[in-house]
Amino acid sequence: MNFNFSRRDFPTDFIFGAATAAYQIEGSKFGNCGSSHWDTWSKTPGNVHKADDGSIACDHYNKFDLDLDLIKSGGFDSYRFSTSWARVMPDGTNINPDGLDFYDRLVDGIVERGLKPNLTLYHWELPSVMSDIGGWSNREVPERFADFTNIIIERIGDRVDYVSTINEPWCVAWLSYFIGGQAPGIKDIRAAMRAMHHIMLAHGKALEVLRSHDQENLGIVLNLGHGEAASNNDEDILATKTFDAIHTRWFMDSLFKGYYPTDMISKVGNHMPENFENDMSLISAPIDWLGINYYTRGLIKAAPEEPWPHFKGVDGPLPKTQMGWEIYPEGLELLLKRIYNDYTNDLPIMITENGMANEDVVDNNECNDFDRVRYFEDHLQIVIRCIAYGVPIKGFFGWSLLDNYEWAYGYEKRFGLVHVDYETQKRTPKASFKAFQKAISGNQ
Ligand code: IFM
Repeated sequence: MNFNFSRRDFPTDFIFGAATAAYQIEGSKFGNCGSSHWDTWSKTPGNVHKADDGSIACDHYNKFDLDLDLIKSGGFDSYRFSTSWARVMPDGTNINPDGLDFYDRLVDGIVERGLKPNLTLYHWELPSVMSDIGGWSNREVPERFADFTNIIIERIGDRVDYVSTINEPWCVAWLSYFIGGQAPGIKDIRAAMRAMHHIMLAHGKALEVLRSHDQENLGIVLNLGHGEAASNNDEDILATKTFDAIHTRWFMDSLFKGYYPTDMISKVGNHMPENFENDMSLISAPIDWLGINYYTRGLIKAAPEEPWPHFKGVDGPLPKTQMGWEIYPEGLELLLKRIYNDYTNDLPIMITENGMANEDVVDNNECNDFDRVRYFEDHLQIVIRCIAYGVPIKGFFGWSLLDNYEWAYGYEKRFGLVHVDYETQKRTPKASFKAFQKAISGNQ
């Protein structure tokens, strides 16, 4: 099954890539990696499907050459990967030489294959020692993250083309400290508001370090929420505005306008760290590109009976992925045009993640994930449309290269372009991988 588009439908310098993240694929038991809050949170009953953890994952630590060969054979231009803080600084202070060596070898391998390394500094594996002092609710953690940034960039900065500081700050702060759906699983508004600020401060501090090394092409990766009201009632419309403040404006206003949304500060600003205003110029320092991760929309209903933020997400009517997420490519178009018009203008944008989980099975060495081919087709057609509209979209990264550890969902949800048999670690490229191979090599 082929895509209806090919590389020719995109600007000549458009980057096609595949994305992963350290904890989800590497195997945290290899290479003297330190403990992260995922290693402990996953072992607390009820947090993670089957109490799965990332100790072995896809054994990418040992099999990275094989995986880089796959990316190359898919015809991709770039590989988006992340560095694990717990692997490089297991005790939060001292360097694990094996950890740094691994990223050195990995980046060499990417470059040797003619691929562009796109590095994400933080994709969620907070060292347990940082969690011990309160994690992202403690202002010291952004300071220590700046040290980590310095160590990474001194070692591999000379070979990476793009760097983003933080992956999905909403997940790092709100999902993890308010909703409690990810490590460390805290549900506390005060901790959450502090984490919401400190994760943006970590971005600002890391950016400062990166600039001091004259590192180029610096950005951040956001999973902005495209919210729609579940009905035309005023209450649901107002609730959707609050959803938007938490999911989108918190990040876009702070990065591009230097303030946090007043409809949020007026409600819960009393939980913010003292003098947070003094950090806003650091947080809003210019970036060179913005990464957007898009999967679905949020359908929002007012919940006046509950404490602020007085809303809940409801089940929508559209076809859903294995995650239960509605398939809604139109949301990507609405989101991209909005941020282009309201915030970013000519700032380059990359779609740093997009994809779907599916109950994929391998039969006779084939994995026919045709629903995923259709999903990518529909989202990439939107990208083509948005580029024609004028949005400067410079790249698209499929999530994910491999089936991998889907956090609280363990290994049950499969997002890969390549199927992974976790018993044997055999990789089997799926139909979606082959569709990319044809479309981007121009062989169709
Ligand atoms: O697997 C995650 C990834 O780590 C961050 N973005 C969303 C993906 C799918 O849930």
